[in-house]
Amino acid sequence: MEYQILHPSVTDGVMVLTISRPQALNALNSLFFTEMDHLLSHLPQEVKIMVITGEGKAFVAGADISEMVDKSQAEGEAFSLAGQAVFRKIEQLSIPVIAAVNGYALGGGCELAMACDFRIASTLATFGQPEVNLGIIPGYAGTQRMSRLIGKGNALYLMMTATMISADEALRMGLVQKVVAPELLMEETLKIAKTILSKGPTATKLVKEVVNLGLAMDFDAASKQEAQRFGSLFKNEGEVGMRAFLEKRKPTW
Ligand code: CO8
Repeated sequence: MEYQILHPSVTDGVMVLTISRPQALNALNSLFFTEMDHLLSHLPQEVKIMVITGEGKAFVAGADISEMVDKSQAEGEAFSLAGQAVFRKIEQLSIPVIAAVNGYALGGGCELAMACDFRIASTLATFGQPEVNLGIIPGYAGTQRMSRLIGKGNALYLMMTATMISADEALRMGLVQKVVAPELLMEETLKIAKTILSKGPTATKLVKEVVNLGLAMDFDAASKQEAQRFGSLFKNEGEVGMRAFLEKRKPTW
């Protein structure tokens, strides 16, 4: 498939996926979801980690309002469910996915960033869930991800007041993990990607899997899932890593 909005580029196992519709501040339209769904289902084997960013002054300024305005109730619900399914695919990818947030991450854009494993932000980034300004609510599971990520009080504060916050404020709330100068955003994000790629590949995969799985389970059942995966690494990648430590050398995975 020829992509119009998505610009993927792969170097040394890292795919940098740029969302490129800058004339609409990268607002998410139906074509974006068609392309994203296709890309997620056809990721080349060589891709070991993904970085999602936006072209221009926005990461993503939300769902495309012009596509939503005329929808019926049933269409609105279907639109929400379809978008949720694509974001869930991102969240459940077996490879790590990092959001490199270069600018506005509003509404569906903040929800997209939250569907990634974690977020690195430029000092120019702005975050918010301004849906109530439009008389709607987040629809890509932002109500659920945000309250789990930053707690109910912070999430309801942002979603009820539509306040837009700076990258530093987002860092304080735990919505982003690191804030860097705009010109260093990609360099720093790629450095983090390389760090992850240097670790036990099955271990990094399992840690993502069990954190996501566990968030939807009760504590004891989730801890059992952790123990099962912990055990699966013995006489396996875990032995390679632990033996290398004891022999004071770097592991070869
Ligand atoms: N949808 C469609 N077009 C947009 C959007 C958007 N979300 N955001 C910006 N644009 C367009 C503008 O209309 C404008 O187009 P044009 O040049 O043709 O007039 C162009 O992008 C540039 O935007 P501005 O001129 O407004 O740029 P400014 O720098 O003045 O302002 C802002 C930047 C503050 C980001 C401003 O554009 C803005 O407030 N945008 C809307 C932000 C917003 O409300 N986002 C939430 C949208 S709702 C949502 O995301 C719900 C998600 C759940 C959906 C579930 C499925 C149903």
